Amino acid sequence: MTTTEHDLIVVGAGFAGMYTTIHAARRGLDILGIEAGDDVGGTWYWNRYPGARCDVESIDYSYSFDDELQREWRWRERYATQPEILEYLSHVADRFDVRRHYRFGERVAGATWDEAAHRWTVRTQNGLTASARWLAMATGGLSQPQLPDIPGRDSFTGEVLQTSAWPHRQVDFTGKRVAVIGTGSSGVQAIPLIAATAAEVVVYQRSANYSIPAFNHPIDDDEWDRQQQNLRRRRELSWNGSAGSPWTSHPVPFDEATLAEREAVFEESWRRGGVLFAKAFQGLTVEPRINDAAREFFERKLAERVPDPHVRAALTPTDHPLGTKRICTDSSYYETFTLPHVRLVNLREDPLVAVDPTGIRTATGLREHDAIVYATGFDAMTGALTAMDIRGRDDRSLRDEWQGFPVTYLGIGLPGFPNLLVLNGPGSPSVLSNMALTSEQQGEYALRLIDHCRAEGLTSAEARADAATAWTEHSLELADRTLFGSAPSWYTGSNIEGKARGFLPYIGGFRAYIDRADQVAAEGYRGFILSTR
Ligand code: NA7
Repeated sequence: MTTTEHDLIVVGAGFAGMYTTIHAARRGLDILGIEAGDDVGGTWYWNRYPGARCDVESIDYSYSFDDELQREWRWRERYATQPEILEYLSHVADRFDVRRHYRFGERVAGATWDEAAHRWTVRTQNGLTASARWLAMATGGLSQPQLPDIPGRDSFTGEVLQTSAWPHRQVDFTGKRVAVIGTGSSGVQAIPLIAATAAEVVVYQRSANYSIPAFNHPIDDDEWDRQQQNLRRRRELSWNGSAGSPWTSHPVPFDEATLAEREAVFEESWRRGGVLFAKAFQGLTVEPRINDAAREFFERKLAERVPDPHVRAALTPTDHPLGTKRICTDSSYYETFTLPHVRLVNLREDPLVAVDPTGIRTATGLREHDAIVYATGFDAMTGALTAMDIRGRDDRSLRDEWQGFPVTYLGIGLPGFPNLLVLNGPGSPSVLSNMALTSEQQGEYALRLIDHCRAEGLTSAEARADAATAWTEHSLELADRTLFGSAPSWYTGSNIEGKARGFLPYIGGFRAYIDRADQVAAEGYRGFILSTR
């Protein structure tokens, strides 16, 4: 098979890949996009489970780069569903003619740096090979699903489903006895909808999570008009905020607020919905006393939602401070456990032993099921890249290097891997921020680096090892000052056996990150080795 030659290969057609492709094409670069799915969408292409929804408001979780696009796309709900987001991304793809650049249904197997040519050669599992000077990895932070290695897992004879690889058809649970393993955001979103039609739902919970109601609603015309009038300001706040959204913490510090004020602030933040609750007071995920007050508030709310003290106790998180694992954003999750056909198995008390041909065996016995839904998460932030065989200078293997903690410069550059630009990589704000905007920022940053090199006649840009080490240490130090490190979560890699532990995203805030990254660029890409072949 012949190897095609390009300026830039973009892997992935989610928010970041599409942004990069659109803007690379505008610059006149010859681009090849490679995408494992059969169409655009990234996360939203794969995660088609019932109830799948973004936990960032739709008005914010959309591209900001084109005013007309912002005006013409009318979001239907405060928090968009997966089909609506996929429809949006498909619309963007049509509007900017994105698909013509992509080869779909092609999963990258590996990529090799050619030091003599200063080019990458990329191979897909189907045997497609292509070469380019630049390689942008827009492969997503939550795109490498993890299916736990439970004894007997593959012996089950009923239907097996995975939230992150959901079939492209309506799955009918009517009259079925369904097991759900996993109670992160995916499980929490899917369980109420599965319970709406299933005859029986058994939820196998290893760790209870904090889940806060979304207070989702359809956006009526009045609200839409208000949002549109306010959009410029809203975007400004988002681009200058810590998490790519317009919301900020209460201006009065927790310690200066009276008990009544604290209660009112928690209530208001609660009503704002979902993950935004963690923003109630500045320092909520830093200071144990603020976190405890938020937790107590949460527990009182939980008591209203789940009257049965035994079930409630099992649903109460005990192993992490509030907000240090991603808060789930739900619609009627806890209320689902008040239904007579829904049961919770607390795996901490009744451990999972094996999957049998007919069901799931725990220490107390076998429960029979017609279907098992795995909502068991991802090898987050690094998994998509370590799944590929990426070979940098001197045959350095990215997979081997990331056996240890991933050392990156700004999340984008990797020492030893020239011209490999990781978008939303470990060491960038990524999942802690609104990924629609981080994707724009990351894509633009990568393209400006390419512009710079082209303008200067340079053919290679590689992060310096000392710059990457300093950045990664800085990122880890910031995380150490918070409560995040004490939580076993995918943010720290602790959900994957054998994965190096450490806080993966950059927690210093979206704006602070942009300022640091822009400063690097303004100083001629300080920390990158720029060279000519
Ligand atoms: P998460 O948040 O990683 O949740 C995965 C869930 O699966 C979590 O409850 C895990 O329990 C559970 N799990 C994983 N392995 C097992 C085994 N072996 N046995 C029992 N339970 C298990 O993934 P999601 O897809 O829900 O959400 C990911 C992100 O997507 C989310 O944060 C949003 O940002 C969007 P554990 O907590 O590890 O004890």
